[in-house]
Amino acid sequence: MTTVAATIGTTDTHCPYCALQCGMRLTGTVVAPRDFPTNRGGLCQKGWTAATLLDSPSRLTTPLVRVDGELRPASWDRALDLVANRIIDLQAGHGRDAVAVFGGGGLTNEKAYLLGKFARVALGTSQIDYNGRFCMSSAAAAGTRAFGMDRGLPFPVEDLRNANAVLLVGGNPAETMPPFVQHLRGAELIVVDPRRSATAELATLHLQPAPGTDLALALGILHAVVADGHLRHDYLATRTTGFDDVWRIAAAWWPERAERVTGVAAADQRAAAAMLAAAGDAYVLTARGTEQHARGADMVSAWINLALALGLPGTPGSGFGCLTGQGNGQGGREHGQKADQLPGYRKLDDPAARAHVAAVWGVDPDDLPGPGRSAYELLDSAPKGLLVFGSNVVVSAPHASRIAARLSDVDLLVVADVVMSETAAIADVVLPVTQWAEEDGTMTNLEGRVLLRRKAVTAPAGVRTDLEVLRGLAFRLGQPEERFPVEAEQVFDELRLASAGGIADYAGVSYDRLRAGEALHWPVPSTDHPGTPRAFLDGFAFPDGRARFATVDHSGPAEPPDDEFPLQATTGRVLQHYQSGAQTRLVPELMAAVPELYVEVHPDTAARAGVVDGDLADVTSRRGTVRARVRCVPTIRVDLVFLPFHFPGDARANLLTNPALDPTSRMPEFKVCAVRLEATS
Ligand SMILES: Nc1nc2c(c(=O)[nH]1)N[C@H]1C(S)=C(S)[C@@H](COP(=O)(O)OP(=O)(O)OC[C@H]3O[C@@H](n4cnc5c(=O)[nH]c(N)nc54)[C@H](O)[C@@H]3O)O[C@H]1N2
Ligand SMILES: Nc1nc2c(c(=O)[nH]1)N[C@H]1C(S)=C(S)[C@@H](COP(=O)(O)OP(=O)(O)OC[C@H]3O[C@@H](n4cnc5c(=O)[nH]c(N)nc54)[C@H](O)[C@@H]3O)O[C@H]1N2
Ligand code: SF4
Ligand SMILES: [Mo]
Repeated sequence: MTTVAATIGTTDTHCPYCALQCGMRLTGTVVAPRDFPTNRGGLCQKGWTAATLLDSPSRLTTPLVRVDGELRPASWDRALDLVANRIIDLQAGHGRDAVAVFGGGGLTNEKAYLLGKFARVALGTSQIDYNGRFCMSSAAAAGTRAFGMDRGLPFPVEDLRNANAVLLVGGNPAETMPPFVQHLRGAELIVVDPRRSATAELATLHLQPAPGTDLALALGILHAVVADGHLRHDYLATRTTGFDDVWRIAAAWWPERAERVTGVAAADQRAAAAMLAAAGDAYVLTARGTEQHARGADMVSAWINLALALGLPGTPGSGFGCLTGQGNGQGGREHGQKADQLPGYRKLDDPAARAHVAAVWGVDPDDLPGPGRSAYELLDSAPKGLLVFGSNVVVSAPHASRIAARLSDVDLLVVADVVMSETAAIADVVLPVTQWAEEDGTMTNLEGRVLLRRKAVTAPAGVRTDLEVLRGLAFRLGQPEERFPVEAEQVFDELRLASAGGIADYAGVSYDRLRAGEALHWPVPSTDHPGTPRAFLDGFAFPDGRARFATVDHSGPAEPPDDEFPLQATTGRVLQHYQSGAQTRLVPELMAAVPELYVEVHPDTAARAGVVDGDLADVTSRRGTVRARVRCVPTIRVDLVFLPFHFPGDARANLLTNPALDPTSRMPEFKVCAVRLEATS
């Protein structure tokens, strides 16, 4: 059935997809770009076509309940009664932790907050985590370790325009945030990527390390900074601690040694050090390429160490930052859908934090559960009941065949989604929800700025908001209805109280201030506070105000290549598709542009496998095989293949990936695993 999005008028809003949150103007389902600091009137192809899903025939418009193996339409009351009754039974039989919740970094702040509250209060479960664990957790862990606070970019995106040099590590914004690239145009760009990505094409200097060797490269460049006299002694003495321990390790990583491990010429390492040092105003930025590793937190720490040695973080005109990914990748990690976290970036194991949040929620702090499992571990534990809001884990989790098998052991799988994702398709109950333009809510973009997304069109009949779903379930689980408000502004006002005094303090952000167009970057501790566009200028978020160097050393990928699996595979993104592809595979223009899984291969590597450009080839790791269209790319390393992860079924790149987890962040090693390439038989 086709639904028609009824126009409310013309509304200024933001794109539903990535963390750049480009400004757009929506009139019905017609998108126009809008000038906003992050995009300055630009939009990528996903943004231009974002409204397609508002009236797509693929839209879910009625709850579905599995009967005799098939998903069948049901009334909301029947679906919610069934879910609540099954939860009550499962928890009575197996304890509160038998029911788990999985959230997403695309959810608004209000949804992420209420989802965390729902898990801790209505379900009383410790088992909640979210897809940001697969996305930002290594960057968050390293940022917290170094600066005492994790805000992706602790400065506005537009500051980059005045930089003289930018070192971009493991990010391909020319495809993942196209309008962002304009902010880099004034700088000499150094890109670290084992592929010659669209972004590397724009670079003055492209360093092409073997995947998973970034830490050795960072140590080699740090060594060059010191040996070639670029170390900022004054900054180290007044603004940091711990350099001596780091130097004990980096001293042994002279660039020639780093060259042997990474393949990056020692001269290029020295050139990178010299360019950054000579620039004066310079930035170091990381993204998933260097973060999604079994030692990803340490890799980010190594890049932070380099930035500190050059005196960049917390210095006007310079800085260090991590590019956030999902639309609300920043806010989504601050308000309590993470296993160890309470709103305001508070820690669940901190008694004062528990007391503060419990008071806002009107519950006893002793009744709040403790920290739970991380995303992969949670899915792999096959809880008795699992509620998924805003993630398509059957496609996006590592070792996807294993996760799909574990999910088939879940007695009650509930998925709230906009469309029939691959995860919804195996659920016992599917709940159709509203999306971005059909509801109010706030998002926090990559620079920590809180944005208001206003309702722009009327939702199709039959769908409910995530907030309404949570209230409906909470009420059936015995909670007072007023504890789970459905008006986004009311939820936000509660979030402000819960976050007050926390690291991510939203107390002074109000819908009125956002409606008036104020640019509010957190922390905003009071309504007369102007917000914090630039953090750390007066000191880092530790009692002594100093940043911490982290003593980290290189160890290499969890799964090195061998005779059986001689190549390495890395995975990532293509411009036209978003994440698991659940949304963008339904947009005809995007599907026409990139219709199927492909594998980027060096022509010599293809020749050795007996395939040529355009052939189908099998890529096999210890966990599975995918069949992909060969794209010969002469600029990729000969030891590497690249696959996008946006495709379903047998074309899931995650059939290959290794779920080795980072010891600190619990991030899986999405960016490197050992594979072989073969002609299809
Ligand atoms: N088109 C599009 N845009 C998106 C998204 C999307 O799905 N599609 N998703 C959004 C989200 S959630 C995120 S997290 C961001 C991600 O944004 P990015 O981090 O820019 O995207 P990726 O393609 O995952 O990885 C970036 C690069 O890392 C490189 N890489 C692989 N292995 C290594 C390594 O060992 N070291 C280094 N240094 N680099 C390596 C890859 O070759 C790739 O070019 O994009 C956001 N924007
Ligand atoms: N191999 C490999 N795997 C990866 C990565 C990689 O680089 N390589 N990257 C990882 C990263 S960085 C990320 S962020 C994850 C992302 O992977 P996923 O978590 O699967 O992300 P999406 O595909 O965006 O899934 C979001 C789902 O929520 C639905 N949705 C959208 N808006 C709403 C809403 O408001 N409410 C509800 N209830 N649902 C909504 C969408 O329709 C979609 O089905 O993938 C990770 N997996
Ligand atoms: S760059 Fe990101 S926010 Fe901007 S239009 Fe593209 S997907 Fe949307
Ligand atoms: Mo992400």
